[in-house]
Amino acid sequence: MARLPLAVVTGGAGFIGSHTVDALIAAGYRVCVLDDFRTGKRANLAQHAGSDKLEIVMCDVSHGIFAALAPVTAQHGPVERIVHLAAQVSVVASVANPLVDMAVNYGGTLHVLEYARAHGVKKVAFASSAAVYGDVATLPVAEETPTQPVSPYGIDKLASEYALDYYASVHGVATTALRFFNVYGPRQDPSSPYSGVISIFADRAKAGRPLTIFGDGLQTRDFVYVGDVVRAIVAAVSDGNSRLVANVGTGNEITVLELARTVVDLCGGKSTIDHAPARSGEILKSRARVDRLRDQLGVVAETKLVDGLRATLA
Ligand code: UD2
Repeated sequence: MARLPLAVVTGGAGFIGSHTVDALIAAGYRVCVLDDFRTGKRANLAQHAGSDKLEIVMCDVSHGIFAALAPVTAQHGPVERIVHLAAQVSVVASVANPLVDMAVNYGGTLHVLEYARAHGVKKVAFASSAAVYGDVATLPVAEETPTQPVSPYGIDKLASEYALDYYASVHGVATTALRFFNVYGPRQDPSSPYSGVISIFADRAKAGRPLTIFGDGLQTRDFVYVGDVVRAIVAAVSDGNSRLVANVGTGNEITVLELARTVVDLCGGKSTIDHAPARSGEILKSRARVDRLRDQLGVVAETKLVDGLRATLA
């Protein structure tokens, strides 16, 4: 059998990472997951148990990835592509501990880029965030909008984007940064207070427990289904673009109140909805401009919220 191209997914045992692994294996790659299992779970990859197309290596990317990948490349050949998703994912945690956020979210990216430069990796796709924009005056927010992050998390994601651009222009490493909006879907872990709101609402509504809305619930978000996000990731890591930055959202927004009502309805209407004080420092409205996603990556996030919610609740 011909040797399969090798793709590395950092954070591959996480929510978005494990769906990315599924898609890359289906697309004909051998996949090596690097994950430190702090928030990632082996159970997210259980569907590949016994498969010779998946290698899982315990690795904290903020300590470098050369040693972790050496035995894998000795056996399977060079790394062709890298999807870099490993991150400290909580904005609130980044405010509490900015140095950890910098080491993991910016330092981790530098380690990945150093590897890509040293080993001639053909493409690096990176999980950036809508957090790079901060509060914006005009929606939908386009990629040209001046960035003004308001958290260490947003700063480190933006710094990572600059690093991608530097490695592309100076060292010839082809890169794409994807600015994720609010990603949701199966395998998103509801267990932290800062977990994605849909995972929390789904978890509670299924159990008939109350849903808590922070503030009046009139804040909006652009919720994008993980299946659509993964199509963008696979396109970004496979295509010939370099130095591309693209939003990954739907172009639609919904209020958190409307979201809560929809989730409660889908679960049979047993949960009540209550309110708690708004989170400080939170943005009010969010909606992505998605022309670049469509024109440069050929992806339209077409999963309707209600369909994505049904898949999540199942
Ligand atoms: C998202 C990302 C974050 C960063 C940020 C950039 C997630 C999980 N987080 O933060 O990583 O990229 O966007 O702007 O995607 N809410 C409730 N009740 C709850 C939980 C949340 O009302 O039990 C509200 C929350 O106050 C917010 C909205 O739901 O208005 C979405 O909250 P989130 O934590 O899912 O995501 P967000 O937009 O704060």
